[in-house]
Amino acid sequence: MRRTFLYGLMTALLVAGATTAPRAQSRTQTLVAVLSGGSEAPTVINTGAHGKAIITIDPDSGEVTWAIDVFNFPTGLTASHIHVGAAGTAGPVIIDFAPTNLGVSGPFRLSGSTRAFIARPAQGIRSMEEAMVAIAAGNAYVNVHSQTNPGGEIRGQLCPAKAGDNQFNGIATCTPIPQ
Ligand SMILES: [Cu+2]
Repeated sequence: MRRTFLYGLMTALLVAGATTAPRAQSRTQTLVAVLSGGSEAPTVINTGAHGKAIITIDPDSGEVTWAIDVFNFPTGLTASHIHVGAAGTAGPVIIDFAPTNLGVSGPFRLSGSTRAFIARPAQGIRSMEEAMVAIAAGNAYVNVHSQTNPGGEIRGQLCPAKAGDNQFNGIATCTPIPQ
């Protein structure tokens, strides 16, 4: 009787552990980018505009969220995205923020979330998970486009606070920005 009770108790504990353990750890990760014209590539943009982007990625839900504060934007907003690519290079769009406030200038905020990504097989991006692996490593950047500079007015490399913060493999290809 005692044996049966103990086995039953152990089984109950194991089941409880198995169902709660994966939920206990959120894989959500936050990345920050400081946006400036000087970070645009291949051509640097001389502008007083600047900004800060805070991006959250959640591999479990496949959701990317953003909050981007922009200041001194001289001409109308035309688009904003996450592009894949290292600092100093221009790469293709992988996440479209699809701003609804197109045409705004001055200070403004973009915010939203999406589960949509744009596949870029040539850059190794074939799934949202692979898009997030690139973002988590600092191999992606935020770009905000204007009427005057349709290729990008301000840009910033997304980077984890510390290299080890990359939940996928602990690598940061960028220079970490303290958060
Ligand atoms: Cu873009």
